[in-house]
This record gives sequence, C-alpha cells and structure tokens, in this order.
Amino acid sequence: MNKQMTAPLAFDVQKVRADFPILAREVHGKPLVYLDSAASAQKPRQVIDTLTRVYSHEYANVHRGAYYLSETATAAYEAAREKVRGFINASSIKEVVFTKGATEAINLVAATWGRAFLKPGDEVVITAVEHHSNIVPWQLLRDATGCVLKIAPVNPDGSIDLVSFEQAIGPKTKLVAVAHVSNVLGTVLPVREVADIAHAHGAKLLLDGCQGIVHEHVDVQDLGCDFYVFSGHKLYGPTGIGVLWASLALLEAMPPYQGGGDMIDTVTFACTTWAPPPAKFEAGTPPIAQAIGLGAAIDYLNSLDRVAVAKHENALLRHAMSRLAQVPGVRLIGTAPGKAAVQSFVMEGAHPHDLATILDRSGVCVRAGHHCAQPLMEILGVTATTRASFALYNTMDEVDALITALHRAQEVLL
Ligand code: 7TS
Repeated sequence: MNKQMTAPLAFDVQKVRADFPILAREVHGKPLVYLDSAASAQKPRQVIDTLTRVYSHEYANVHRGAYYLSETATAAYEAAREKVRGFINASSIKEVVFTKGATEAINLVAATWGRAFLKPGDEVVITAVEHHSNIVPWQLLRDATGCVLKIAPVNPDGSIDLVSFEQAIGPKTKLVAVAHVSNVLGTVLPVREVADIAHAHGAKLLLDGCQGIVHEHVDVQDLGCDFYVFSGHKLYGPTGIGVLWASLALLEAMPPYQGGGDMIDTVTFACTTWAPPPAKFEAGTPPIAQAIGLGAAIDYLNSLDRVAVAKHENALLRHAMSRLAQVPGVRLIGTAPGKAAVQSFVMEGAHPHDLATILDRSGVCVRAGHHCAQPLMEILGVTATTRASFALYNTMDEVDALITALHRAQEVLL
C-alpha cells in the first residue's frame, strides 16, 4: 500500500469475516479455508444484498426507459461509475468504461487503439510475468497489424529490473503493457518508474490492475498510466463486470469496439456517428446489476481502514512465507521485496495438482497450475506451481491450517 488512505474504522478480521457468509461453511466436513482470492474473491453480504435488492425491487434496462424504474436503474448504474471514478481517482466519469472484465478491457484497447494507431514494425513491450490476458490480445494485434511484441525479463526472485526493462524499449515502442501486481509471483511492479520510462520514449502505458487494485492504493493520475484495467470479481464484487480507465482524449481518439445499441449518436443505413465516451464503448445492454454490485463492493472497501487491511494482508504473507519455507522440500516462487499477498510454491515429489486435491480434503482451497502464465512457468523452469493468495478476510490460523494440511499431504504423497 503506497499511499495514506482515509481510515473511517479500525480493522477487525473477525468482524470482516462475519460479512462474508460463505466463510462460515464447511468443505468435506472441515471449515472452509479459502486461499484462492487471486482467482476470485468471496463476496460480502453488502454486495450480495445489493444484487438481491436490485433484482427484487429496482431492476430495469438502463439509458432508454422513460419510466421511473428505468430512470432509477440508470441513476444507480451511473452512480456505480462515479464510485469507480472516486476509487481510482479518475478526473471524470467519462473516463470510466464498464466492460465484462479485465480480459475484455485489454482486448478492447488492443482492438481499437492498437489497430488504429499501430503500424508494421511498431513495438508493444510486455514483461515475462504477464497473465495470458495481457499476452494473447497483443499477439492477435501483432498478427493483424505487423507490430512486434517484445518481452522485458524478470529476475529469479520475481522482481523486475528497470535497467533490463528499459533495454527492451526503443524508438519504435508505442505501448508498454504490464501487470501492476503479478498473479503468480505477487511482485508489485515499479509502475511509476515504468510510466516514466514509457513516456520518455513516447510510448503509452497500460496497467493490468487485476491484482493491483486489490492490494494497492490506485490513483490513476498519480500512477501516470494511460490505461488501467481491472475485474470486479477479484475486488469482492460480482463477475461479469470490469473497468477500462483511459484519459478522455485517448478514449475520444479511439474507434469503437463493438457496434450496437447505446454506443451511437445517430444511425442511418448509410452511416453512423458515435456517442461520446464512455457510451461509445458500451454497446448493448450492459451488466447493470453487476456494475451496481461493484459499486457496493467499493462502498464496502471504503468503509474499512484500507491501510490496516494492507498491513493485515502483509502480516499474513510474511507468516505464510516464513512457515512455508520451513516445510521440508518446499521452495517459494516469488520473493521480490515489497510483494503483495500472493505466494506460489513447489514441493519436491508432489505435483501441484495432486497437492491441491489433497489440501482440498482438509478444506483448504488453493490454486494449482500455470495460473494463465505459461511463458512465466517456462522461464521459472516449472510446469506448474501451487499458489495461496490472501485476502482481507483471511486469518493467521488459516495460514497455519495450510501448513498443517501440507504436512498431511506429505504423509500421503511422499
Ligand atoms: N490479469 C491478471 C494479472 C490476472 O490475475 C487475471 C486473472 C486476469 C488478468 C484476467 O482477469 P479476468 O477477470 O478477465 O479473467 N487471474 C486469475 C488467476 O490468477 N487465477 O484465476 C484467474
């Protein structure tokens, strides 16, 4: 957490846990220990209740009805946009585009800005730690435009070396697209420095904020990026909703992504003119309840002391790292200084998938596999890792439950 945030209330993990109904359930007769929030976070009652309320009492299509329900649904949908704006400190709600997730937001930038502005030989620079969502759209763009995709390296501890990073950038670099926080390694990338380097070379910077927005304070003006994308479901909100933030000037210069209702100004069979952003990029009926649910998730986070939340997550990570390192045969993957609360590891003699299956019998949910980062796995020399990722509702006891379950797994597997 890199910036002081307002602190309306002290942080109390047990009080927070009571807000998440699913955490009270058991799995295989054991208390649920949910350590896969980097894949998708659980939802607080405040979000669940909002979705129920919207569908039970307040639902209608937006931006088109002349009747009360549609007007109030539209107001709630647009109020959610204002909540996102405030949360990331965008200068205008016109800069906040709702998408169905981060993946769609990155594809939108590649398909619109990329196809409009990149020529054969222009370069897009990403890093070795990227999620497939921040690799494949650029490969599609490369195939469509003849641009070149370059990869900045990662250090063995998972950190990014700015000198090597800058070497990947040149006069033809038009876009730098990097994760704010790595979903595999937990590395917090030096995004402000990356912004300076990108801009010094005349390139734009896209930040994939899927993991970053959860663990870091995000101020898009302060970060100096040109695009910031994230998914609602990792931020304790619903699935099916995400955000693309870009400066208004960029959004105005970009062609539309999809054609359809809501994104037009006028349509004739001969030609169509576009609505101004953000509507230009929101063709069709949007994810209405999901956007309002994301607004509720943001309200929820704003009701907590986020500095205390960050300290709590950091304490969980440090405890997990030190206890995991003591388990015989376990090797930590991703130990960069200042990293976020995501910890990958491998255990000698145990395939991550087998390990995750056995941990599940103890009620412990972890992710195993390549985490949609196959090129990173290759660089790390592993086919897969096991990953525990921590959220504001996790406890030290749950870290200990992971370690106990690992010892039990060793008895079974080794
Ligand atoms: N970028 C990063 C850094 C991510 O962690 C993810 C999802 C995405 C993009 C894609 O997000 P989506 O919501 O559009 O799918 N990461 C993970 C993960 O680590 N395990 O499951 C999904």
